[in-house]
Amino acid sequence: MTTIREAAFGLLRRHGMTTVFGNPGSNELLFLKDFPSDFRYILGLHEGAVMAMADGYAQASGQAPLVTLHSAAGTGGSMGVLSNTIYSKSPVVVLSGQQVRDTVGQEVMVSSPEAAQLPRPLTKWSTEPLSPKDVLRSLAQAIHVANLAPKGPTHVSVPYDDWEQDAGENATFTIERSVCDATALADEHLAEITASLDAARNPVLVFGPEVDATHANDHAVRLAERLGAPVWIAPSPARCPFPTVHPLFQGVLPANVTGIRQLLAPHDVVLVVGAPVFRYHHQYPGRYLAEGSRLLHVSNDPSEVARAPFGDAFLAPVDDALARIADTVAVRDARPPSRPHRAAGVDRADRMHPDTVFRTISEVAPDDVIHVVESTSTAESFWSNVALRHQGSFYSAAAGGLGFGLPAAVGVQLAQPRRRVVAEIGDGSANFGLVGLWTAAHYRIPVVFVILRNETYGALVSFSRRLSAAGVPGFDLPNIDFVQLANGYGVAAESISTVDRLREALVKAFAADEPVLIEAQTYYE
Ligand code: TZD
Ligand code: CA
Repeated sequence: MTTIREAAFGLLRRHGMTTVFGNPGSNELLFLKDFPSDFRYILGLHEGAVMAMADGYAQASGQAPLVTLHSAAGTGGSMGVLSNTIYSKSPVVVLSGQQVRDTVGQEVMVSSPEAAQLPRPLTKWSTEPLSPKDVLRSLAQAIHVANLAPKGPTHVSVPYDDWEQDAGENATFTIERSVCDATALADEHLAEITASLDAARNPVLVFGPEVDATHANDHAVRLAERLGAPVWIAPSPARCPFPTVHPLFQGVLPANVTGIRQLLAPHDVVLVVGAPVFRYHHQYPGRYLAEGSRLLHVSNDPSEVARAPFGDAFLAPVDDALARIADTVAVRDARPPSRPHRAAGVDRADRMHPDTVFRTISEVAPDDVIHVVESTSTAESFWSNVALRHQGSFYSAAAGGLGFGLPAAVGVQLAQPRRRVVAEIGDGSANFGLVGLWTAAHYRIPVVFVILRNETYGALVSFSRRLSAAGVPGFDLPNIDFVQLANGYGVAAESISTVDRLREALVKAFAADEPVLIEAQTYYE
């Protein structure tokens, strides 16, 4: 007899899902027992960190990992980070352990009476099979749904007494079958987009995270060069779709209506690829686009195209669409626009400006370094100082939910062992995912963690000024010693307040084959 548990591991193996992130509880033991030797289990000490590691791994590898979590308390603990995972469209399959099937109705300890409901708004699909006979098929469905465009997290809750039961004679059908995505931009829509671009007086391009997720970065460059058009990254980026060192690169669009309208106003045709239109954050209401501008939108996400408040949308896979648009548009002769100059911040005697930290990291790090960033008030400083050249060089919380960055860097490094990962994390953000340090130390995952210690929730200070909200309590973060905290989790660390010492520490950190933490003393402007 093949048990449902054995069949489930067969299914995971068939889909290459041999990396499992988790935190175990009593309901999960019969799934995890006799853990197969061709699988690896990465332990995280809190479910938020587990989910962030899995999310980072999914994004940087393109492969869906399995996440196993304890029932309501464990799954619930992952949900802050999961609010990012649904927007980063990371294919992650979450398996939560349920109490014995016959006892859930009594609400015995560690049962989860509404297990499928719990993470539903933050997943593409969530289920608890009605019978043990449907567990394997449900898990297969969760894997397929996670991997179909637009990708995203799925969730299955399984009562633990199901695992030992007979998988039945049809299990191999479920394990063996394949599902593929086979849609493409129609030729007439391709013609409409290229005709618009060719007729444009002054086109502009806006690229989003899906360009990077589908490895279409080179197509984005080719399209920009053929058009000679300036390129913006869509607001609040979770990934970097375009090389920031390219002469056509202009920067990241601001996350508000007025700022975007003003910057795009000179352009009669705006082509947005692989991003929502738009993910605003700050309220500066007004007309979406200037008179005379037309916006075209290519996305592989039905919800994204349907909910956009303006623009003509085309639902299509981003990599293929971008490649074909780039191949088809007429080459034009245009002069590269100049990028606005921004003066560098000045260090104080005892503290560095964030510009210094990012510039120094960019100077010292290997050319193909991967940045995982969660430092909210310093976004502009980051984009002005850091050179990003390659696909998969930047990851950040897709919904702004803190607790992603530090552990996500661990997952990204696991997925990309041949590249180095640097995590630039604010001193506020760091506390939401700090336990990720233990996993980095325990498995010797050599992330370079840089904590920007400005002793405040800086972004909230500027936000409250913008909203004229004086007297808000709870922004100050004095007396957090990240060197001691890192040491406590087994990570070597030092505190740095000058650029020369920062450079030395970074050189050493990138030469090490284990994680290192640098507490950078910065100030909030
Ligand atoms: N809790 C969670 C899980 N996510 C959030 N986004 C917030 C709270 C609210 N929040 C922000 O949106 S930014 C921020 C908070 C608390 C401050 C982050 O501080 P930091 O970075 O030290 O990491 P800066 O550069 O000092 O802003
Ligand atoms: Ca801070």
